[in-house]
Amino acid sequence: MAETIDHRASACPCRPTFTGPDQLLAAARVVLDRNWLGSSTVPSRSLYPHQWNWDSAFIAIGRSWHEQSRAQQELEVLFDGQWSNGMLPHIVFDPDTPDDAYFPGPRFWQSERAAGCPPQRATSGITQPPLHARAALEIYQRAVDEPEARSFLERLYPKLVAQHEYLAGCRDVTGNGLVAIVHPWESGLDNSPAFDHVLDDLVIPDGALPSYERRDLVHADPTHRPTDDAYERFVYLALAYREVDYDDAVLIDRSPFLLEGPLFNAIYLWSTHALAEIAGIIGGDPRPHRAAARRAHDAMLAELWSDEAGRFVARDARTGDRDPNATIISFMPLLDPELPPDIVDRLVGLLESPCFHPSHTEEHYIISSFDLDADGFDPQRYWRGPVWLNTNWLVWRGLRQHGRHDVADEVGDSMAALVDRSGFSEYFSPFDGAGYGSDDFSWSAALLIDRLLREPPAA
Ligand code: 9WN
Repeated sequence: MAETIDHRASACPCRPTFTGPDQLLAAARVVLDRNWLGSSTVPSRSLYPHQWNWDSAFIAIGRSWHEQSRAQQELEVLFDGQWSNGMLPHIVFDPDTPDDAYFPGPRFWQSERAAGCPPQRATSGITQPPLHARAALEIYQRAVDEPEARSFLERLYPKLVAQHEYLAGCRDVTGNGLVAIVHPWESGLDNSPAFDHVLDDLVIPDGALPSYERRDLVHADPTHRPTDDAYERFVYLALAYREVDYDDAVLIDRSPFLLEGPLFNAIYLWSTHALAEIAGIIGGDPRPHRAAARRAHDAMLAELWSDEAGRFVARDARTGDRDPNATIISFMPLLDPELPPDIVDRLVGLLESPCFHPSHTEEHYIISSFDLDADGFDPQRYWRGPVWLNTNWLVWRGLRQHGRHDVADEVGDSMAALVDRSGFSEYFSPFDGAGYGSDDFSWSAALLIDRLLREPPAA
Protein backbone atom coordinates (compact mmCIF):
# COMPACT_ATOMS: atom_id res chain seq x y z
CA MET A 1 0.00 0.00 0.00
CA ALA A 2 1.33 3.42 -0.92
CA GLU A 3 1.60 6.03 1.82
CA THR A 4 -1.26 8.52 1.90
CA ILE A 5 0.19 11.87 0.83
CA ASP A 6 -1.60 15.18 0.89
CA HIS A 7 -1.15 16.33 -2.70
CA ARG A 8 -3.31 19.40 -2.25
CA ALA A 9 -0.20 21.50 -1.65
CA SER A 10 0.45 21.42 -5.42
CA ALA A 11 -2.73 23.36 -6.23
CA CYS A 12 -2.62 25.33 -9.49
CA PRO A 13 -2.52 29.09 -8.84
CA CYS A 14 -4.32 29.91 -12.11
CA ARG A 15 -7.91 28.92 -11.48
CA PRO A 16 -10.06 29.76 -14.51
CA THR A 17 -13.49 31.07 -13.69
CA PHE A 18 -16.16 29.82 -16.05
CA THR A 19 -19.64 30.88 -15.14
CA GLY A 20 -21.38 27.85 -16.60
CA PRO A 21 -21.68 25.38 -19.46
CA ASP A 22 -22.08 28.08 -22.12
CA GLN A 23 -18.78 29.68 -21.19
CA LEU A 24 -17.07 26.30 -21.03
CA LEU A 25 -18.38 25.48 -24.51
CA ALA A 26 -17.26 28.79 -25.93
CA ALA A 27 -13.80 28.39 -24.38
CA ALA A 28 -13.53 24.85 -25.75
CA ARG A 29 -14.26 26.11 -29.25
CA VAL A 30 -11.57 28.75 -28.91
CA VAL A 31 -9.03 26.03 -28.06
CA LEU A 32 -10.00 24.01 -31.14
CA ASP A 33 -9.81 27.13 -33.31
CA ARG A 34 -6.36 27.99 -32.00
CA ASN A 35 -5.10 24.50 -32.72
CA TRP A 36 -6.52 24.34 -36.26
CA LEU A 37 -3.72 24.25 -38.86
CA GLY A 38 -5.91 24.91 -41.90
CA SER A 39 -6.94 21.34 -42.70
CA SER A 40 -6.36 19.45 -39.44
CA THR A 41 -5.84 20.07 -35.73
CA VAL A 42 -2.71 19.67 -33.60
CA PRO A 43 -3.20 18.14 -30.14
CA SER A 44 -1.17 21.04 -28.75
CA ARG A 45 0.77 23.86 -30.41
CA SER A 46 3.79 23.31 -28.15
CA LEU A 47 4.15 19.63 -27.15
CA TYR A 48 2.53 17.91 -30.14
CA PRO A 49 2.81 20.10 -33.25
CA HIS A 50 1.64 17.52 -35.84
CA GLN A 51 -1.51 15.51 -36.50
CA TRP A 52 -2.04 12.51 -34.19
CA ASN A 53 -4.18 9.52 -35.03
CA TRP A 54 -6.62 8.96 -32.16
CA ASP A 55 -6.48 12.63 -31.14
CA SER A 56 -8.02 13.47 -34.50
CA ALA A 57 -10.85 11.01 -33.91
CA PHE A 58 -11.63 12.64 -30.53
CA ILE A 59 -11.32 16.10 -32.08
CA ALA A 60 -13.64 15.19 -34.97
CA ILE A 61 -16.26 13.96 -32.50
CA GLY A 62 -16.10 17.28 -30.63
CA ARG A 63 -16.17 19.33 -33.82
CA SER A 64 -19.10 17.31 -35.18
CA TRP A 65 -21.43 19.25 -32.86
CA HIS A 66 -20.83 22.58 -34.52
CA GLU A 67 -18.67 22.28 -37.63
CA GLN A 68 -19.41 19.28 -39.81
CA SER A 69 -17.04 20.35 -42.51
CA ARG A 70 -13.94 20.61 -40.29
CA ALA A 71 -14.86 17.36 -38.54
CA GLN A 72 -14.96 15.55 -41.88
CA GLN A 73 -11.77 17.22 -43.04
CA GLU A 74 -9.95 16.22 -39.86
CA LEU A 75 -10.49 12.55 -40.63
CA GLU A 76 -10.03 12.76 -44.38
CA VAL A 77 -6.68 14.55 -44.05
CA LEU A 78 -5.55 12.01 -41.46
CA PHE A 79 -6.38 9.19 -43.86
CA ASP A 80 -4.19 10.87 -46.52
CA GLY A 81 -1.37 9.46 -44.40
CA GLN A 82 -2.72 5.88 -44.50
CA TRP A 83 -0.31 3.27 -45.81
CA SER A 84 -1.26 0.99 -48.71
CA ASN A 85 -1.48 -2.01 -46.34
CA GLY A 86 -4.23 -0.14 -44.43
CA MET A 87 -2.05 0.92 -41.47
CA LEU A 88 -3.09 4.35 -40.19
CA PRO A 89 0.03 5.98 -38.70
CA HIS A 90 0.01 7.39 -35.19
CA ILE A 91 1.52 10.68 -36.42
CA VAL A 92 1.09 12.38 -39.79
CA PHE A 93 3.80 15.04 -39.87
CA ASP A 94 3.04 18.61 -40.82
CA PRO A 95 5.48 19.47 -43.63
CA ASP A 96 5.70 23.10 -42.47
CA THR A 97 6.83 22.24 -38.94
CA PRO A 98 10.61 21.81 -38.47
CA ASP A 99 11.87 18.27 -37.86
CA ASP A 100 13.26 19.11 -34.46
CA ALA A 101 9.99 20.55 -33.13
CA TYR A 102 9.05 17.06 -31.85
CA PHE A 103 11.08 13.96 -31.12
CA PRO A 104 10.90 11.46 -32.74
CA GLY A 105 10.21 13.42 -35.93
CA PRO A 106 10.17 12.41 -39.60
CA ARG A 107 13.96 12.02 -39.84
CA PHE A 108 13.82 9.42 -37.07
CA TRP A 109 10.89 7.41 -38.41
CA GLN A 110 12.02 7.35 -42.08
CA SER A 111 8.60 6.19 -43.17
CA GLU A 112 9.79 6.13 -46.77
CA ARG A 113 11.48 2.81 -45.87
CA ALA A 114 8.04 1.16 -45.82
CA ALA A 115 6.81 0.05 -49.21
CA GLY A 116 3.30 1.37 -48.66
CA CYS A 117 3.89 4.81 -47.14
CA PRO A 118 2.16 7.55 -49.17
CA PRO A 119 4.81 9.50 -51.09
CA GLN A 120 3.30 12.90 -50.30
CA ARG A 121 3.23 12.57 -46.46
CA ALA A 122 5.91 11.69 -43.91
CA THR A 123 4.44 9.65 -41.06
CA SER A 124 5.46 7.58 -38.07
CA GLY A 125 5.59 3.80 -38.57
CA ILE A 126 3.16 2.62 -35.88
CA THR A 127 -0.56 3.06 -35.29
CA GLN A 128 -2.97 4.00 -32.44
CA PRO A 129 -6.43 2.87 -31.21
CA PRO A 130 -8.83 2.75 -34.18
CA LEU A 131 -11.58 5.10 -33.05
CA HIS A 132 -12.13 6.51 -36.53
CA ALA A 133 -15.11 4.48 -37.75
CA ARG A 134 -16.94 5.49 -34.58
CA ALA A 135 -15.99 9.15 -35.15
CA ALA A 136 -17.12 9.01 -38.80
CA LEU A 137 -20.48 7.54 -37.79
CA GLU A 138 -21.01 10.24 -35.16
CA ILE A 139 -20.22 12.97 -37.68
CA TYR A 140 -22.92 11.51 -39.92
CA GLN A 141 -25.43 11.22 -37.08
CA ARG A 142 -25.16 14.93 -36.26
CA ALA A 143 -24.65 16.28 -39.76
CA VAL A 144 -26.54 19.37 -40.82
CA ASP A 145 -25.84 18.54 -44.46
CA GLU A 146 -26.92 14.88 -44.68
CA PRO A 147 -26.13 14.28 -48.38
CA GLU A 148 -22.62 15.62 -47.87
CA ALA A 149 -22.16 13.44 -44.77
CA ARG A 150 -23.35 10.38 -46.70
CA SER A 151 -20.85 11.03 -49.45
CA PHE A 152 -18.16 11.54 -46.78
CA LEU A 153 -19.02 8.10 -45.41
CA GLU A 154 -18.85 6.63 -48.92
CA ARG A 155 -15.39 8.11 -49.43
CA LEU A 156 -14.06 7.04 -46.05
CA TYR A 157 -15.63 3.58 -45.76
CA PRO A 158 -13.09 1.68 -47.93
CA LYS A 159 -10.25 3.30 -45.99
CA LEU A 160 -11.81 2.37 -42.66
CA VAL A 161 -12.31 -1.18 -43.88
CA ALA A 162 -8.64 -1.32 -44.94
CA GLN A 163 -7.61 -0.03 -41.49
CA HIS A 164 -9.63 -2.75 -39.75
CA GLU A 165 -8.47 -5.45 -42.16
CA TYR A 166 -4.86 -4.49 -41.48
CA LEU A 167 -5.40 -4.88 -37.74
CA ALA A 168 -7.29 -8.17 -38.04
CA GLY A 169 -4.93 -9.55 -40.69
CA CYS A 170 -1.47 -8.37 -39.63
CA ARG A 171 -1.85 -7.85 -35.89
CA ASP A 172 -3.82 -10.87 -34.72
CA VAL A 173 -0.51 -12.47 -33.88
CA THR A 174 -1.83 -15.42 -31.88
CA GLY A 175 -4.85 -16.05 -34.11
CA ASN A 176 -7.18 -15.63 -31.12
CA GLY A 177 -9.17 -12.70 -32.53
CA LEU A 178 -7.35 -9.99 -30.57
CA VAL A 179 -5.28 -7.20 -32.07
CA ALA A 180 -1.74 -6.89 -30.66
CA ILE A 181 0.23 -3.68 -30.37
CA VAL A 182 3.96 -3.65 -31.07
CA HIS A 183 4.86 -0.46 -29.21
CA PRO A 184 3.57 1.33 -26.06
CA TRP A 185 2.97 4.45 -28.18
CA GLU A 186 0.40 2.43 -30.11
CA SER A 187 -1.68 2.06 -26.97
CA GLY A 188 -2.21 5.82 -26.62
CA LEU A 189 -1.31 5.37 -22.93
CA ASP A 190 2.41 4.88 -23.52
CA ASN A 191 3.73 5.23 -20.00
CA SER A 192 1.00 3.20 -18.30
CA PRO A 193 2.05 0.65 -15.65
CA ALA A 194 -0.01 -1.79 -17.75
CA PHE A 195 3.10 -2.38 -19.85
CA ASP A 196 5.69 -2.65 -17.07
CA HIS A 197 5.49 -6.44 -16.93
CA VAL A 198 6.81 -6.55 -20.49
CA LEU A 199 9.07 -3.48 -20.56
CA ASP A 200 10.87 -4.22 -17.28
CA ASP A 201 12.46 -7.30 -18.85
CA LEU A 202 13.60 -5.47 -21.97
CA VAL A 203 17.37 -5.44 -22.34
CA ILE A 204 18.79 -2.69 -24.55
CA PRO A 205 22.14 -3.76 -25.98
CA ASP A 206 25.04 -1.33 -25.48
CA GLY A 207 25.33 1.13 -28.32
CA ALA A 208 21.89 0.26 -29.73
CA LEU A 209 20.48 3.76 -29.19
CA PRO A 210 21.37 6.85 -31.21
CA SER A 211 21.88 10.11 -29.32
CA TYR A 212 18.70 12.18 -29.24
CA GLU A 213 17.19 15.16 -27.50
CA ARG A 214 13.82 14.81 -25.83
CA ARG A 215 11.83 17.80 -27.06
CA ASP A 216 8.93 17.02 -24.71
CA LEU A 217 11.06 18.12 -21.76
CA VAL A 218 11.43 21.59 -23.27
CA HIS A 219 7.67 22.09 -23.03
CA ALA A 220 6.67 20.08 -19.94
CA ASP A 221 7.92 19.47 -16.42
CA PRO A 222 10.18 16.37 -16.52
CA THR A 223 8.61 15.06 -13.30
CA HIS A 224 5.26 14.91 -15.14
CA ARG A 225 6.57 13.10 -18.22
CA PRO A 226 7.90 9.55 -18.79
CA THR A 227 11.39 8.97 -17.32
CA ASP A 228 14.50 8.80 -19.53
CA ASP A 229 14.61 5.08 -18.84
CA ALA A 230 11.09 4.64 -20.24
CA TYR A 231 11.96 6.80 -23.24
CA GLU A 232 14.98 4.66 -24.05
CA ARG A 233 12.70 1.67 -24.23
CA PHE A 234 10.27 3.52 -26.49
CA VAL A 235 13.06 4.62 -28.83
CA TYR A 236 14.64 1.18 -28.88
CA LEU A 237 11.35 -0.51 -29.82
CA ALA A 238 10.67 2.04 -32.56
CA LEU A 239 14.16 1.47 -33.98
CA ALA A 240 13.60 -2.29 -34.01
CA TYR A 241 10.53 -1.78 -36.19
CA ARG A 242 12.28 0.71 -38.45
CA GLU A 243 15.18 -1.67 -38.95
CA VAL A 244 12.88 -4.25 -40.53
CA ASP A 245 11.36 -1.51 -42.72
CA TYR A 246 8.08 -1.79 -40.81
CA ASP A 247 7.46 -5.31 -42.05
CA ASP A 248 4.98 -6.80 -39.56
CA ALA A 249 5.71 -10.40 -40.48
CA VAL A 250 9.40 -9.99 -39.63
CA LEU A 251 8.81 -7.81 -36.57
CA ILE A 252 6.28 -10.12 -35.01
CA ASP A 253 8.82 -12.92 -35.13
CA ARG A 254 11.34 -10.81 -33.23
CA SER A 255 9.63 -8.05 -31.29
CA PRO A 256 10.13 -8.13 -27.52
CA PHE A 257 6.89 -6.15 -27.14
CA LEU A 258 3.69 -7.78 -28.38
CA LEU A 259 0.73 -6.90 -26.24
CA GLU A 260 -3.00 -7.68 -26.41
CA GLY A 261 -4.71 -4.99 -24.37
CA PRO A 262 -8.30 -4.19 -23.36
CA LEU A 263 -8.20 -0.55 -24.46
CA PHE A 264 -7.05 -1.06 -28.02
CA ASN A 265 -9.31 -4.08 -28.49
CA ALA A 266 -12.38 -2.45 -26.93
CA ILE A 267 -12.02 0.55 -29.23
CA TYR A 268 -11.48 -1.77 -32.20
CA LEU A 269 -14.67 -3.62 -31.26
CA TRP A 270 -16.70 -0.42 -30.71
CA SER A 271 -15.55 0.90 -34.08
CA THR A 272 -16.27 -2.42 -35.77
CA HIS A 273 -19.91 -2.05 -34.69
CA ALA A 274 -19.81 1.48 -36.14
CA LEU A 275 -18.43 0.08 -39.38
CA ALA A 276 -21.41 -2.28 -39.60
CA GLU A 277 -23.75 0.72 -39.14
CA ILE A 278 -21.89 2.73 -41.77
CA ALA A 279 -22.14 -0.17 -44.21
CA GLY A 280 -25.91 -0.21 -43.61
CA ILE A 281 -26.19 3.53 -44.26
CA ILE A 282 -24.32 3.50 -47.55
CA GLY A 283 -25.83 0.26 -48.89
CA GLY A 284 -22.85 -1.97 -48.09
CA ASP A 285 -22.81 -5.35 -46.35
CA PRO A 286 -22.73 -5.08 -42.54
CA ARG A 287 -22.43 -8.83 -42.02
CA PRO A 288 -18.61 -9.20 -42.16
CA HIS A 289 -18.30 -6.39 -39.61
CA ARG A 290 -20.83 -7.98 -37.30
CA ALA A 291 -18.90 -11.25 -37.53
CA ALA A 292 -15.63 -9.43 -36.76
CA ALA A 293 -17.25 -7.74 -33.76
CA ARG A 294 -18.51 -11.07 -32.45
CA ARG A 295 -15.03 -12.55 -32.78
CA ALA A 296 -13.44 -9.63 -30.90
CA HIS A 297 -16.14 -9.81 -28.20
CA ASP A 298 -15.55 -13.55 -27.66
CA ALA A 299 -11.77 -13.12 -27.62
CA MET A 300 -11.85 -10.24 -25.17
CA LEU A 301 -13.95 -12.24 -22.72
CA ALA A 302 -11.94 -15.43 -23.17
CA GLU A 303 -8.45 -13.93 -23.07
CA LEU A 304 -8.55 -10.60 -21.26
CA TRP A 305 -11.19 -10.93 -18.54
CA SER A 306 -9.80 -11.97 -15.17
CA ASP A 307 -12.59 -13.30 -12.99
CA GLU A 308 -10.21 -13.46 -10.08
CA ALA A 309 -9.21 -9.80 -10.31
CA GLY A 310 -12.66 -8.63 -11.43
CA ARG A 311 -11.26 -6.57 -14.29
CA PHE A 312 -9.87 -6.75 -17.79
CA VAL A 313 -6.11 -7.18 -18.08
CA ALA A 314 -3.47 -6.76 -20.77
CA ARG A 315 -1.72 -9.92 -21.92
CA ASP A 316 1.76 -10.50 -23.29
CA ALA A 317 0.99 -12.19 -26.62
CA ARG A 318 4.29 -14.04 -26.60
CA THR A 319 4.30 -15.50 -23.09
CA GLY A 320 0.62 -15.26 -22.14
CA ASP A 321 1.64 -13.38 -18.94
CA ARG A 322 -1.07 -11.08 -17.63
CA ASP A 323 -0.54 -7.56 -16.36
CA PRO A 324 -0.96 -7.54 -12.55
CA ASN A 325 -1.79 -3.80 -12.33
CA ALA A 326 -5.24 -2.25 -12.05
CA THR A 327 -5.19 0.68 -14.46
CA ILE A 328 -7.74 2.70 -16.38
CA ILE A 329 -7.55 0.23 -19.28
CA SER A 330 -9.30 -2.35 -17.06
CA PHE A 331 -12.63 -0.55 -17.70
CA MET A 332 -12.51 -0.04 -21.45
CA PRO A 333 -14.52 -3.12 -22.51
CA LEU A 334 -17.55 -1.21 -21.19
CA LEU A 335 -17.54 0.04 -24.79
CA ASP A 336 -18.66 -3.44 -25.86
CA PRO A 337 -22.46 -3.18 -26.22
CA GLU A 338 -22.75 -6.93 -25.52
CA LEU A 339 -20.70 -7.01 -22.34
CA PRO A 340 -22.55 -9.34 -19.90
CA PRO A 341 -24.35 -7.43 -17.08
CA ASP A 342 -22.52 -9.28 -14.30
CA ILE A 343 -19.19 -8.09 -15.71
CA VAL A 344 -20.54 -4.54 -16.03
CA ASP A 345 -21.47 -4.75 -12.33
CA ARG A 346 -18.00 -5.88 -11.32
CA LEU A 347 -16.34 -3.09 -13.29
CA VAL A 348 -18.66 -0.53 -11.72
CA GLY A 349 -17.77 -1.99 -8.31
CA LEU A 350 -14.06 -1.49 -9.03
CA LEU A 351 -14.67 2.03 -10.28
CA GLU A 352 -16.53 2.91 -7.09
CA SER A 353 -13.91 1.28 -4.85
CA PRO A 354 -11.12 3.18 -3.04
CA CYS A 355 -8.73 1.99 -5.82
CA PHE A 356 -10.21 4.59 -8.16
CA HIS A 357 -12.09 6.89 -5.77
CA PRO A 358 -9.79 9.21 -3.82
CA SER A 359 -12.25 9.58 -0.99
CA HIS A 360 -9.54 10.43 1.56
CA THR A 361 -9.47 14.02 0.30
CA GLU A 362 -12.60 16.11 0.36
CA GLU A 363 -11.90 17.55 -3.08
CA HIS A 364 -11.27 14.77 -5.57
CA TYR A 365 -11.80 13.84 -9.19
CA ILE A 366 -12.28 10.53 -10.99
CA ILE A 367 -10.98 8.45 -12.80
CA SER A 368 -7.30 8.14 -11.99
CA SER A 369 -5.24 6.32 -14.61
CA PHE A 370 -3.78 3.95 -12.01
CA ASP A 371 -4.94 2.29 -8.80
CA LEU A 372 -4.62 4.98 -6.12
CA ASP A 373 -3.30 2.44 -3.62
CA ALA A 374 -0.70 0.83 -5.87
CA ASP A 375 3.02 1.14 -5.35
CA GLY A 376 4.24 3.49 -8.03
CA PHE A 377 1.00 5.48 -8.20
CA ASP A 378 1.99 9.09 -8.96
CA PRO A 379 -0.67 11.81 -9.26
CA GLN A 380 1.50 13.86 -11.64
CA ARG A 381 3.35 11.35 -13.79
CA TYR A 382 2.27 10.59 -17.33
CA TRP A 383 -0.39 7.83 -17.34
CA ARG A 384 0.69 6.65 -13.88
CA GLY A 385 -2.00 8.34 -11.80
CA PRO A 386 -3.49 11.53 -13.25
CA VAL A 387 -6.96 11.79 -14.79
CA TRP A 388 -7.27 12.23 -18.58
CA LEU A 389 -10.44 13.53 -20.20
CA ASN A 390 -10.28 11.04 -23.06
CA THR A 391 -10.25 7.98 -20.81
CA ASN A 392 -13.05 9.49 -18.70
CA TRP A 393 -15.01 10.07 -21.89
CA LEU A 394 -14.54 6.48 -23.10
CA VAL A 395 -15.70 5.08 -19.75
CA TRP A 396 -18.56 7.61 -19.67
CA ARG A 397 -19.75 6.45 -23.10
CA GLY A 398 -19.42 2.81 -22.04
CA LEU A 399 -21.40 3.29 -18.84
CA ARG A 400 -24.16 5.16 -20.65
CA GLN A 401 -24.38 2.39 -23.21
CA HIS A 402 -25.06 -0.06 -20.37
CA GLY A 403 -27.67 2.20 -18.78
CA ARG A 404 -25.46 2.99 -15.75
CA HIS A 405 -26.34 6.67 -15.84
CA ASP A 406 -25.73 7.29 -12.13
CA VAL A 407 -22.06 6.35 -12.34
CA ALA A 408 -21.73 7.79 -15.84
CA ASP A 409 -22.91 11.18 -14.56
CA GLU A 410 -20.26 11.11 -11.88
CA VAL A 411 -17.56 10.45 -14.48
CA GLY A 412 -18.93 13.06 -16.88
CA ASP A 413 -19.31 15.66 -14.14
CA SER A 414 -15.71 15.14 -13.16
CA MET A 415 -14.69 16.09 -16.72
CA ALA A 416 -16.49 19.43 -16.49
CA ALA A 417 -15.28 20.07 -12.93
CA LEU A 418 -11.65 19.49 -13.91
CA VAL A 419 -11.80 21.95 -16.80
CA ASP A 420 -13.65 24.41 -14.62
CA ARG A 421 -10.86 24.06 -12.06
CA SER A 422 -7.78 24.12 -14.30
CA GLY A 423 -8.69 24.86 -17.91
CA PHE A 424 -8.11 22.59 -20.90
CA SER A 425 -5.01 20.85 -19.57
CA GLU A 426 -3.71 17.60 -20.96
CA TYR A 427 -4.14 15.77 -17.63
CA PHE A 428 -5.09 16.50 -14.04
CA SER A 429 -4.39 15.53 -10.45
CA PRO A 430 -7.13 13.25 -9.05
CA PHE A 431 -6.75 14.99 -5.67
CA ASP A 432 -6.87 18.70 -6.30
CA GLY A 433 -7.58 18.87 -10.03
CA ALA A 434 -4.33 20.73 -10.79
CA GLY A 435 -3.61 20.68 -14.53
CA TYR A 436 -0.43 19.20 -16.02
CA GLY A 437 1.22 18.70 -19.41
CA SER A 438 0.12 20.94 -22.23
CA ASP A 439 -2.37 23.79 -21.86
CA ASP A 440 -5.07 24.24 -24.49
CA PHE A 441 -5.08 20.54 -25.23
CA SER A 442 -7.37 19.70 -28.13
CA TRP A 443 -9.03 16.49 -26.99
CA SER A 444 -9.79 17.99 -23.57
CA ALA A 445 -11.73 20.71 -25.42
CA ALA A 446 -13.36 18.41 -27.98
CA LEU A 447 -14.54 15.80 -25.51
CA LEU A 448 -15.86 18.36 -23.08
CA ILE A 449 -18.00 19.69 -25.92
CA ASP A 450 -19.35 16.19 -26.51
CA ARG A 451 -19.94 15.66 -22.81
CA LEU A 452 -21.83 18.95 -22.43
CA LEU A 453 -23.93 18.69 -25.57
CA ARG A 454 -24.73 14.96 -25.58
CA GLU A 455 -26.34 15.27 -22.21
CA PRO A 456 -26.25 18.64 -20.51
CA PRO A 457 -25.51 18.27 -16.77
CA ALA A 458 -28.53 18.82 -14.53
CA ALA A 459 -28.87 22.47 -13.44
C1 9WN B 1 3.58 9.83 -28.31
C2 9WN B 1 -0.66 13.34 -28.72
C3 9WN B 1 -0.21 12.06 -28.04
C4 9WN B 1 -1.39 11.17 -27.65
C5 9WN B 1 -0.96 10.00 -26.77
C6 9WN B 1 -0.17 10.55 -25.58
C7 9WN B 1 1.03 11.35 -26.08
C8 9WN B 1 3.02 10.99 -27.49
C9 9WN B 1 4.10 11.54 -26.57
O1 9WN B 1 0.57 12.41 -26.91
O2 9WN B 1 1.90 10.48 -26.76
O3 9WN B 1 2.63 9.43 -29.26
O4 9WN B 1 5.01 12.20 -27.09
O5 9WN B 1 4.05 11.31 -25.36
O6 9WN B 1 0.24 9.52 -24.74
O7 9WN B 1 -2.10 9.31 -26.32
O8 9WN B 1 -1.99 10.65 -28.79
O9 9WN B 1 -1.60 13.99 -27.92
